[in-house]
Amino acid sequence: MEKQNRIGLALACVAWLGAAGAQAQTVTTALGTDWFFTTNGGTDAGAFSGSCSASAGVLLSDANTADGDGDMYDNAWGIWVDGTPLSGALSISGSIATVAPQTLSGLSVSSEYRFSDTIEAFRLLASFTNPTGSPISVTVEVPANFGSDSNTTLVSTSSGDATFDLGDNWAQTWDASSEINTSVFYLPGAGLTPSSYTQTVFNCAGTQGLGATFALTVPANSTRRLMFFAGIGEIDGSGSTDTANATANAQQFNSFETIDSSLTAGISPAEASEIVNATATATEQPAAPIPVLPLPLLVLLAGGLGSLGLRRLSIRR
Ligand SMILES: [Ca+2]
Ligand SMILES: [Ca+2]
Ligand SMILES: [Ca+2]
Repeated sequence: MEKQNRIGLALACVAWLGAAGAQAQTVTTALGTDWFFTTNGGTDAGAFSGSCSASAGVLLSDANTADGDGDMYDNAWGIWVDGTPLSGALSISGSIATVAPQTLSGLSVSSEYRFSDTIEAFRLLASFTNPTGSPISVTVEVPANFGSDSNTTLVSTSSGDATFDLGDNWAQTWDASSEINTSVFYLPGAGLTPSSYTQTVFNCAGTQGLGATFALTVPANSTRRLMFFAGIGEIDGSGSTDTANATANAQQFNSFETIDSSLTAGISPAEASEIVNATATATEQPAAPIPVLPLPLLVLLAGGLGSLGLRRLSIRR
């Protein structure tokens, strides 16, 4: 009987590993950080209740730092809309992973994870498009279950203390020896900040983690976006146990301008204006159309350039 149970369990494990292996996709950065995705990151209840159940849901299953500190997550950084996790098709190209649009609560929801090749962190940009003529309001929940499990301890928060509340836009945790996680839920000055935080998420080797809830309204025929950042280890890739260094490196998340450019790259003017939980500025300009200048201005410009050339020539002489 016992032997049969063991064989059954072994077969179940093989089946589970087979399924997980078939679905898993990994981004390994130039720095050597591994970011593992799963398309079965859902739970049997919600974002902050029940257990990870291998139901549909695209998110990070785990991550390893470049120096080999593993088990940073036990399913993290998925996007739940009105209780349903985003589970559009996952595709990975280089250091960018995208989750294809899926209709949730009437919104076309998609996401993009941009992993840095120079620091151990990523940006998650979730997009919510309302194709209808009326505004749509939804509850967005973003949970991260940490591999630090029952040893999870708050190291620091953006306010400078070790108490995480709605005034903090980021928090840093660890397992008291390694597995440092930095979680950024908004940037100061944002129009929309979380309505609540939780340090209890779905159970996946414990319920320890961090999560944020947003009350998001997308106007008619419009797009709104939520932007998140997360780091592992000491963020700068130098190690995975020095919390003072990790906290020093997390200070970049106090404003958009100070965040490493590898994480703020590729934001178009339209995207920047649609991000609601941060005051982001565009870092990517659309292909500029050839300017059509009025003729008098062209003549003036040509004249100005001409005299400039003459002056240069005369200086050279
Ligand atoms: Ca793990
Ligand atoms: Ca855990
Ligand atoms: Ca605080």
